[in-house]
Amino acid sequence: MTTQRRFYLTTPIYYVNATPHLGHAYTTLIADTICRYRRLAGDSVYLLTGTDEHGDKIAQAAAKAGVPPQEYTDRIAAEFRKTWDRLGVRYDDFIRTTEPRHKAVVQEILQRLWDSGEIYFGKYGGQYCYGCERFYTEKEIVDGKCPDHQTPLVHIEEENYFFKMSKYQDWLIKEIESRSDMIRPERYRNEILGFLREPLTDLSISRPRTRLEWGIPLPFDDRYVTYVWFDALINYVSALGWPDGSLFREFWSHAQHLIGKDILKPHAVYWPCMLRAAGIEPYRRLNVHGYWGLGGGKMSKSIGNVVEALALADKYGHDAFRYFLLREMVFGLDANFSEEALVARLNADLANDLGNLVSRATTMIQNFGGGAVPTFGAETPLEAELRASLEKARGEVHEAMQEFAFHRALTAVWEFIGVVNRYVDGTAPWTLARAPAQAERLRTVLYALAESLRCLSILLAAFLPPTAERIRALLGLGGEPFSLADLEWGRLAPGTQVAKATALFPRVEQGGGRQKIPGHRGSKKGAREMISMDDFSKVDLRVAQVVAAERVEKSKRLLKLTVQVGDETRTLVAGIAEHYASEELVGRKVVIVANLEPATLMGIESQGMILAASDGSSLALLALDRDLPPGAKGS
Ligand code: ME8
Repeated sequence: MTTQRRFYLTTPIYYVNATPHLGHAYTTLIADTICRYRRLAGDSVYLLTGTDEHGDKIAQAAAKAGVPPQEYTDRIAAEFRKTWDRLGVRYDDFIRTTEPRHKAVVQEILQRLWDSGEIYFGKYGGQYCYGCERFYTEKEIVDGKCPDHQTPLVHIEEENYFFKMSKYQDWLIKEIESRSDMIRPERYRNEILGFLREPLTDLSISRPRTRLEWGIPLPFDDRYVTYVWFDALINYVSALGWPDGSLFREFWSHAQHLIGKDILKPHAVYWPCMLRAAGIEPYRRLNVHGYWGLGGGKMSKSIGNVVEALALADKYGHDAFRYFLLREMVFGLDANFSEEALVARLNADLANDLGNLVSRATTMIQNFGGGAVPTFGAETPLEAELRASLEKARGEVHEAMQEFAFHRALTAVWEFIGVVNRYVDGTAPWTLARAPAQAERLRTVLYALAESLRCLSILLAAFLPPTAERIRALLGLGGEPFSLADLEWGRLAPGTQVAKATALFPRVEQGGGRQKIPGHRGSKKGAREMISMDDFSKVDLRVAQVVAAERVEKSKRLLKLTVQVGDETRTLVAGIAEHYASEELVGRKVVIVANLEPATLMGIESQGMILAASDGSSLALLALDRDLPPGAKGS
């Protein structure tokens, strides 16, 4: 008997009247993240996505494009698949509602409901919105218009088939009340319970073919096609091969749906009633997220910039894009998308905290440990703190992921990254490397750093898959299978060869350009981002004495400086040649950033940055107003 837990997750099936945009990408990327996490935890996972291809909206879009609906839907469905492949989404099935396997199940369910008296034929008149393809009740109408489209509603009267949804109202209320996690976060559960305080009406489930051809014909009356929502919701079981497919038997009782708040009602009201009427057990959970806005405005497919937002994934890298979406939105609440905010997170969290740590740690293992994971000696409280922090992050990530709280999971991982960064500063391996008596201590520290990176690669794997794989490759673990169970300290074998990292996430200047060279940062316009004391304390400022200076060949701006920092000698490349002659610098004491990731300029590695101030035209080096020895620490 296997004890493996099962997890069946669905995304909405997206309308093919437009190409994929940021909102679609968000839902699909978080679905991918949670599924990757559950797979790492050892669960048996099935992720379904797909496209919703019938109805008026699609028929109209096809007509506008001047192609038959099937050809049109083939084209856009392929576009969706391509986008998910490009973004690295690992789905198990992609269902299209125009596929025979889906149509057959819709018709089978309709026939069963008709046979058992769950559907009746009736007349209905009311205010109809063609955009939404639904009738609106008096209460919902705003100024005589559709609340969603703000277009005038049309009074239509027609004979249609109705599903007896109202009879399930009491059952549904009890179901939601007795299962506190059936709809979450809580606010959406409350919203639906509030809605159910009013009497539920029956649901019109057909559209006359005289008005709409593009749909699944009712099996008991081919003058009608199926209402698009009744057709679409069924994808969640048709994809599993209801009624007797093995996937259905294996996964349905573990079903969780993931949707945006815009489609709460069909999922929280229509769908459970439909399932109940068809004799299928209700889904386990409905997970509802908020809406992305762009610069405060509501996003809609008609606005071109939602598509541009997706283009930023290519501009800044798929992992940076994914990180931003996961980190920025509190699951369940709305959030705002902007390129500036994405770049700020990329620079602060990815380039600075994570990227720097990986490059510092691997560089030190190269420089001070000969490029291999060393054996380690006795531990001190500093290593114990690292382990405790890892345990804490692991526990918090696990808890957060039960609630789809991606932002909390990532905050926990970044707390661990902060602890490891402080460990580097606290243990100062560069100092240990100069004291032969500290050789064993140095080995222990370097081991702890390599092991921290290995654990980070596991913690990050569901969130930033390619980045996690790159870190693993640096540690010689590329391609090796792993799971959350490997998050146990001490599993990295001494002797493993470690490669030196190139920047995982190059910094980006706001506005899109790459980082400027050290010593020559132009003055930036506008307000700067605030940083915390914690951020500032990561900057290692030191007094350094210039012992030699020369112009860099073929460069007008660059000087190569040799400086003494404590008993260490370093090379710096600074863009100050237009302001200082090399001779006047020798002997001077300056202030440098000593822990800046090395950068190569005109073929010379610069191992720090000299501090200067500039008003845009003249430039002055920062100096001490009282004498201190080289190596003194700035604060
Ligand atoms: O509603 N912010 O399809 P759809 C966050 N076919 N998520 C967003 C978003 C935004 N601004 N805009 C869209 C349909 N989404 C139906 C679904 S399911 C049986 C049928 C995401 O193409 C979010 O997941 O309009 C939302 O629920 C979904 O796209 C709507 O996609």
